[in-house]
Amino acid sequence: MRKSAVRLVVGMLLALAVCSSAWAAGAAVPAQDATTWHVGVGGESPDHALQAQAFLPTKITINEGDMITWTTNPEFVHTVTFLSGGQASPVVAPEGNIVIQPAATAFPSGGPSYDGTGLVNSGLLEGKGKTFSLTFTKAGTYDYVCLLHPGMAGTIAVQAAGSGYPMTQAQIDAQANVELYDKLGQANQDLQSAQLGSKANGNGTTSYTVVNGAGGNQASVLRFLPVNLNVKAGDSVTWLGNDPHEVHTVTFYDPAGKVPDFIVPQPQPSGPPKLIVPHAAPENDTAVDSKDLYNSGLLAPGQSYTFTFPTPGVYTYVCVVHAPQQMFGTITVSAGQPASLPRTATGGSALPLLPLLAGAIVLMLLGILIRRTPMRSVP
Ligand SMILES: [Cu+2]
Repeated sequence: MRKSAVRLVVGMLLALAVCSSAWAAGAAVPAQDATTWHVGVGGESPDHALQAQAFLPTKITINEGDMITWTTNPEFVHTVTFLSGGQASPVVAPEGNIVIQPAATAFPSGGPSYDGTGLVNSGLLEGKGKTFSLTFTKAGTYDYVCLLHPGMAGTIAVQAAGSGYPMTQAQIDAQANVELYDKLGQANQDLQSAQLGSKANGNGTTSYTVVNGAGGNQASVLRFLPVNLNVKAGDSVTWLGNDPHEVHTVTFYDPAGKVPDFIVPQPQPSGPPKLIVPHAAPENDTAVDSKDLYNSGLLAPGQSYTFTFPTPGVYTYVCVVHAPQQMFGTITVSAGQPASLPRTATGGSALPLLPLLAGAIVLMLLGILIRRTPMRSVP
């Protein structure tokens, strides 16, 4: 009994010492009351084509002193950024005669706590399972964004310390799942409804319009639609994207070589590397007739770019921004064969028209012989 009483007194003294030192350090909330909450960043289909451009769930309510840990779900790239009413950094910006990704976007700043003021940025969270944590020290409602994906935004409501929580983590996770499947369902609808445009020109050529990424409402389709297109020599193809969350490029290159880079880090004497964007501007001309690099440069939502194809061949292209998500396409240019001729399942040759024609002629001749009608010459 005496031993436990001694332990109790020692424990109380220790607790007092801890509390008073915490008080002296200015910590308003005892550490043992703080809770860590989990929020998802984005989500995708297994082939990376469909992306949820959202924080999941979009809004959560926590208390002063609590921490949030964000974890990325997709093999994609996002940021968690509190602007506190300030301006968002551009994703890419000119610097002299090159284009770079500014350090303010790419690298962490601010943190590890947030009181509703200043810039706090996770930097690029690239790939699945990357985390960023932030402790909220002041009650208020705070909006945050992904710097790379306009429209990808979330809200953290911070209550006074000790308030009751409206949701458990399990309920928050369930809400996140509902929102994720809603966004991916939206992206799938955008994928299914994408249509190739085509217009016959007076000179016998055709102008096609390929969907260069589709999306909206925090959902994106990272694909050229259709992925593979057959055209005739002389036809032109325009790439037009309408996804407010994304920029893309249309970049033709030799598939036997390397896929062109989006960002190339250039080491600096001190500090983080400079992030060069080598294919931000158009390169080469717009008539694709070899395996050289022909590049549209970065295309913002609503911007289009047109290439013509004077020479038969198979031309491979990529969006340099979304190569990791497999945003590739081909244009197959034939000499004279109609662009719409259906292909066999093996994909190699056209339908066997010659045997069909020969069979029809044999049947016609047989009919003539049987009926013994005189043959007439056909003009
Ligand atoms: Cu892209």
